[in-house]
Amino acid sequence: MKSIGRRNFVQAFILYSSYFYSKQITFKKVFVSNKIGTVVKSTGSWYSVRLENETKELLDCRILGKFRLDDLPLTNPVAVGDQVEIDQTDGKAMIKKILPRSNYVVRQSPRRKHDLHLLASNIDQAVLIVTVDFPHIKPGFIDRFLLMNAKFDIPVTLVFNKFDLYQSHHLDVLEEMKSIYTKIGYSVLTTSVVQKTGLDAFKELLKDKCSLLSGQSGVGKSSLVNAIQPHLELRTGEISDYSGKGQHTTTFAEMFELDFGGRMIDTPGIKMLAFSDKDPRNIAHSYREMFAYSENCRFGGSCLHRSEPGCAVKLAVETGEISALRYNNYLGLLEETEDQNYWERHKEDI
Ligand SMILES: Nc1nc2c(ncn2[C@@H]2O[C@H](COP(=O)(O)OP(=O)(O)O)[C@@H](O)[C@H]2O)c(=O)[nH]1
Ligand SMILES: [Mg+2]
Ligand SMILES: [Zn+2]
Repeated sequence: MKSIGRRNFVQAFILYSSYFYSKQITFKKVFVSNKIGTVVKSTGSWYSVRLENETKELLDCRILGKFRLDDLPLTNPVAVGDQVEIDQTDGKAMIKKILPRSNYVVRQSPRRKHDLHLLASNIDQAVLIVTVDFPHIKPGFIDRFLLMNAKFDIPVTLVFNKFDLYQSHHLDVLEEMKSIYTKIGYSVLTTSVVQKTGLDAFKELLKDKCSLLSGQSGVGKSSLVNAIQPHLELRTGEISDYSGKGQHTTTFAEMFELDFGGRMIDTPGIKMLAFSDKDPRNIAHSYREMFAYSENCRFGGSCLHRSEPGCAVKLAVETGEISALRYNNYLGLLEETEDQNYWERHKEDI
């Protein structure tokens, strides 16, 4: 009896303490979650953070301390999409911690060539708005965008807008693009804001996801978004960028909630994407179809598919299995990166 009594006591104690412990955990969770938010906008030194509690309060925050990311030379340490921990004392809100990112997208800083700009983080997909000719797609632009999203294998959809303006030769280009990109696992949509076609599919694409939305200025990004989500205050005034005059009017991304479900990170009109952070092998591995073939290259993963003997990629380009357009863009990008590295290596000599 005695020992049973003791056992009961021990069991009761364990039960009680685990109950107390669970309460404590719940208390801790509530306490912490009050101070966790999502960065929805950044203007350089200030960050707008939306708290993830019932209040959905928007706080203007500054950064406390230094943040680093894989030792990358970042111009902005905190990205739109980041989940952050906020410390609110003396009426001031400070970002004191960035929670682990599921992914992020970086590009070379448009202002400082050797620095990187964090465009967004924790996204479900990236959407690139283009048009065949209104304005014309710069050669290699799509592939650079795909490359930017390759590190974390972020799904990408290409949206060809202004379909109403396409004549037969534009339609030929569109068909070719469609076949190239769908073959290697990317999605393609066509839309026209004027004729209201493809808009439901575009809306469906964004629904319940966090999407990074990009495009060169003038492709109709704002028009498209306004067509499916009226009253969203997307900034305008990026047209000066398009004509090539003046400075960027906006260089920072911003996250918007969509009424029909989902969030969208709008990026300023992207002129060109360069990659000072990548080395040639890195680029080779980021072209997914080339990477797939490279296991049959004589030099395997170290083959750059240029003039190496026994290159399976070159062979696949010759037989048309790999798109010559993609391959040529790849060669151009490789050369560009090597040129950058050349300057990098000779910085002290100059
Ligand atoms: N014909 C045609 N024009 C469009 C379409 N979508 C947008 N536009 C026009 O393209 C121009 C640029 O659009 P805007 O939404 O400001 O482009 P953004 O710079 O990408 O945001 C505007 O004059 C729009 O009216 C479309 O589907 N068809
Ligand atoms: Mg716009
Ligand atoms: Zn090869």
